[in-house]
Amino acid sequence: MRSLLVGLVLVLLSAPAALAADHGGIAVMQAWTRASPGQAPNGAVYFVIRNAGPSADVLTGAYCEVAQKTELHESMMSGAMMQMKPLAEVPIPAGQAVEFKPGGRHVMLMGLKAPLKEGDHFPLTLDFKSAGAQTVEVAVVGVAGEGPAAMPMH
Ligand SMILES: [Cu+2]
Repeated sequence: MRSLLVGLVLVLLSAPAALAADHGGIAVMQAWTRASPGQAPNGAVYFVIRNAGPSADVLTGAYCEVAQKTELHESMMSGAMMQMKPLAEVPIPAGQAVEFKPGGRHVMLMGLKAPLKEGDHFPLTLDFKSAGAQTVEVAVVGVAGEGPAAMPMH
């Protein structure tokens, strides 16, 4: 019994180090998207990436099975026009949170295989240089939804 306890304590003590090594302190939170208006061919996913680790990481890509193609994008105003450009990678500095939100950075779902429906959710995988692949569930809010605040947390 005693050795079992000692073993358990050792496992608990080594867990944080293992986590830091495997995931680099990267956490992806509050992933959401809007329901598709009609037959819209594309969608955009938003989330927050928190880097609680001691070293910077880099988001290098994304994969999502609901779309033909998944790209990292940034929206910006060009005169009166909102334009989007692809991002090859997004730096995630140590100890900081990077927000992907409407009007800014987002993951573009290009060529949706089916319209996104409010209340649904689907997995999104983000690839990080150090933390590797991280998969999160994306919640689909209403067509005019402004974020995950209205969603029940679980
Ligand atoms: Cu886009």
